[in-house]
Formats: sequence, C-alpha cells, structure tokens
Amino acid sequence: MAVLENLTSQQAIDLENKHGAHNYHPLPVVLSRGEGVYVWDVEGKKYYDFLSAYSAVNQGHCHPKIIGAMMHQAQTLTLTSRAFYNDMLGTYEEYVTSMFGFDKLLPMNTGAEAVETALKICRRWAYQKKGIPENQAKIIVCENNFHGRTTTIISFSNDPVAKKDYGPYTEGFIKIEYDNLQALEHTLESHSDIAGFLVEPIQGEAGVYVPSEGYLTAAKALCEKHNVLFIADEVQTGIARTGKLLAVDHEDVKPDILVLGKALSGGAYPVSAVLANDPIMEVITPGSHGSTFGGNPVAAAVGIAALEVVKEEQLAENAMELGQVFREELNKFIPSCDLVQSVRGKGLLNAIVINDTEDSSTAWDICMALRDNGLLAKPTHGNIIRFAPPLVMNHEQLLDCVSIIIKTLREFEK
Ligand code: IF1
Repeated sequence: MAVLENLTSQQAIDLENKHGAHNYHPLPVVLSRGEGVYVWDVEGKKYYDFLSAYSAVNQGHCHPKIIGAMMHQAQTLTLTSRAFYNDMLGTYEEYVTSMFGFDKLLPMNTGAEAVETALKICRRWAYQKKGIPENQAKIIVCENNFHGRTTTIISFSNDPVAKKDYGPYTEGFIKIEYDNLQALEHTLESHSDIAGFLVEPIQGEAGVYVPSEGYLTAAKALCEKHNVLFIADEVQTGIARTGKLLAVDHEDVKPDILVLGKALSGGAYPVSAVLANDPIMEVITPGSHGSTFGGNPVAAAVGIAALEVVKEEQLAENAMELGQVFREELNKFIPSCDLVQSVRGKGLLNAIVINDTEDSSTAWDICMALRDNGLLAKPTHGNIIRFAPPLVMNHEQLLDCVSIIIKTLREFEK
C-alpha cells in the first residue's frame, strides 16, 4: 500500500505538519524502530533513547516479554467493555494490588484519566465519609505541578502555555509552594473543607525537582492529622524510575490514593490505574465511574508482563545504581564546564540545569547536538534538560551516554 511506503524523515515531518494538529514541537528526528535502550530513525541512524517516552518505556523498547503478552492477548480477546466480565482483569487487579499493597484498583488508560479518577474518588470520599458539605471540597495542589492535560487538571496548572484560553476553569483547588511544609500546614489549619493533597513525589516536568528529605513523610503526617487524603501521582516517578518501585518508597510513605501510568505498560499500550484501600475505594459504586477501554484484557496482560519485567530484571536496583553513577560522573565534569550549573535527580530520573536564561535556545540547541551525536533527550522548561533512559540500560551503555553528553557539552563550550 502506498501509505506504508518508507518515508524520508522530511516526508514524515511534512505529513505531520500538513495533516496533524500542531500540539507538539518535536525534536526533528523521525523514529521507526526501537529495541531496548536504542531507537533508529527512518534513515537507519541509531540513538540512545534518553527520554524513554517521558518514563513510559522503563522496561526498554519492545521488550519481548511485554510484546509477547500483548500479541497473545490481542489474538485472543482485546476488548469486552465492563458490561461483562473478562478472564484477565481480576487476575491483573490481584497482581497489582498485592505488588503495591492496596485493597483495590480502578483501571483506566492514560495518566490524566487516572489523576481525574483520583480527584473524583477524593471528592466523593470527602462528602460521603468526611462530611464536607456538598460541592465545598478543596484539594491542595503544588505550584509548577504537572498532572495531565484535561480541563480540570490544567485548571490548577500555573503553566500559561498549558492553561491559557481553556477556561472557564474547574474550581476547588488550592495551590501551595512545592516542598513547603509550612504552606501545607497553614492551609490545612486554616480550612475545614480540605479533601486531599495531590503531589508528585518528584516534580518531573517542572524540571526534576527532588523535594527535601522528609518532605513526603511530614506531608503525609500532616494529612493524617487533618483527615485529608494524600494522593501520590507516580505516573512519571513510579515503576522503578527513581531507584525504588515507587518514589514514595524512598521515605516509606504509603499514599491514601496511588496513581500509576506510563511504564505500568512498559510503553506498549495505554494502561493507568488508581489504587486505594476499601474505606476509600468503596465510594465508587456501579455506574459512578468508568471508561470503554479501562480494564481491557490487553491492558491487563501487558500490565502483568510489564510489572514482572520490573521484578525479574531488578529494574529499581539497576536504576538506583546507574543513577548514582550518572550523577557522580556529571558532578565530576560540571566544575570544569561553565555551561552547566548542576545535575539533580533520583535513580534514572535526572536533569541538568543549563547556565542560561529560561527563554534561551541553548538547552534546545544542546539537544539538537546530542541528537547528532546519537543520543535523544529534550528540554523540560527552558534551560533544563531531562535525562531518563530506559531502566534496562547497563553500566557500559550508561558510561557511553555520559561520554556523549560530556563531548556534546564540550563542543558547545568552544
Ligand atoms: C505531554 C513529562 C509532561 C505526568 C504526571 C500525569 C501525567 C503525566 C506526573 C499524565 C504525563 C507526559 C505528558 C506529555 C509529556 C509528559 C510530561 F513530565 F512526563 F515530561 F507533560 F509533563 N502525571 N506526562 O508526567 O499522563 O495523560 O500523558 O498519560 O502531555 O506533553 P498522560
């Protein structure tokens, strides 16, 4: 079929520009194949993937176990809707709830859907269990948050690019400074209608902001003291990315509601989930929430396989170890490089801060040069470049990537 003829990169870009909404500004590289830590462009050039589709491909591209599970289920039964039972969903729910230590799981598809689901559960719990007057529930969120792109979620964003001209906005959210316990405590003490606190254990899109040691523990304790639900958005930080199964595990914090997505499927299929214990999840009753694809057999098969890979290949341990190597190597280099201010992160979720203004093109230009040198990464906000390779990377590959990054930064210094 003509439509499947091999395209040049430029042809593929032109087609997207002509026929697709311009809701992204991708780095000019057209990928056609992925395997493990590598991707190839349509001209056959090989790259290290240092973005992992925003931490969805933690298990590496096209992991054979995950693809095998997907193909088998896709040839058997793809979708029943929840109008009927299917033989995969209960097994998946048992597997995931026991792996993460919760009573129940509500299956969705995208991260934003799961965040929206968590907000609905939190509000309904507030009215039915906490006794907050109907329509008065407030949920505390953090400045510079990123939780998705639905109208309600961008209503509590402070990113003008993600928010402007999408009003009217959903009410019921109070924004406080991230990593500021006094702000959280003051807000909890000065309001009686707080239902929940929604937080990223590390703020990814904001620029990989790791909060102070103990922040999550203290925040959870404040929520318990005020009978407010602690909602952890681990869509990006979860599934071994930060060197533990969950980023909250670094502080042994147990969220009241846990939101998972992205690498819950290893990037093979849209799979997200909301987990909570019965006293909270029981506010969801038949017909009060759902989705056509939520909990479909393919998602269930893929989700189990993706989590088995995390355990079998000890991806959290590997991320912890390689993340330390990555930051050590860059911290050795940074003193000799005026271009880079710092490196920060946990596990294999890291970022470097470029010594330039937020509105400069330096970070973008560096990513273009990294692309030419065989490594794909992309700036988050302004002058911060996120580095997040698949967690299946080995020590030799990581050191190879560090040398590409240093070589590229040196080229820029001249
Ligand atoms: C884009 C980055 C952005 C997320 C957290 C929920 C969601 C995300 C913590 C929603 C999604 C993606 C979305 C994608 C770029 C990427 C991203 F931080 F990961 F880099 F935007 F901030 N919670 N993050 O990070 O999940 O609905 O996308 O499945 O929208 O540009 P989703």
